[in-house]
Amino acid sequence: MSVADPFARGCILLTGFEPFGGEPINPSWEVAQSLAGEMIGSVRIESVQLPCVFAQAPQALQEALIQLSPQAVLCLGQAEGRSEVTPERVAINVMQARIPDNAGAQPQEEPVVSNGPTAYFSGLPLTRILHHLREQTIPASISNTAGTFVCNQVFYWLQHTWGRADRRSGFVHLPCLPEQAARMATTPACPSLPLAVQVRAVREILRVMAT
Ligand code: PCA
Repeated sequence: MSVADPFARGCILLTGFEPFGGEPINPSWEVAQSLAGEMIGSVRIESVQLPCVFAQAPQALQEALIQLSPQAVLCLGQAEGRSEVTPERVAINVMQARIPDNAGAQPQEEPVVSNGPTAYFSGLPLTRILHHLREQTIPASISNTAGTFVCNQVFYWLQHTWGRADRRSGFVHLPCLPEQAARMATTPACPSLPLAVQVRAVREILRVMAT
């Protein structure tokens, strides 16, 4: 009798955010949607959209974790102004919003979790991911700040509630898409990466996470 594959019925949870800040699209959700249902080895990618709302995002993540019982979790977000795919190193216990979230909330110096630890490190093999992406000629670097907006909140919440030494979980910020940069029409232009490159980058990150 053959031994059952322990991951045969497992999944990887991949989250992206709804658009925010007046943008009609968010690369993180475009990428998550593009990869939905793909297999990484024998593990299926389950994509879930999170609201860009402080009062709702952690709960939406929590519901997905309970419903899907994933093997691993990767959360994605948009970081306008960045030119590379940036795995985040650390989530910090503060919410300080430069702009209102999609429900109009703009917390200032509030903790993500009252009395929680100051910070959590990523549960991803960051250096391995970085080298792998660069080998695939994908522009990438490790970021040492996920900001203090909803992305950092979700990343902190993920590590606080689900992160464990033997689990792979973390956050990756993505540049804008070329159509966003064109629409913004700033001088100099907002850096961007085509969707196909971003999708390839996240697929490769998930492959590294699965090994
Ligand atoms: N980026 C924002 C929140 C949602 C998103 O995609 C951030 O960096 O916090």
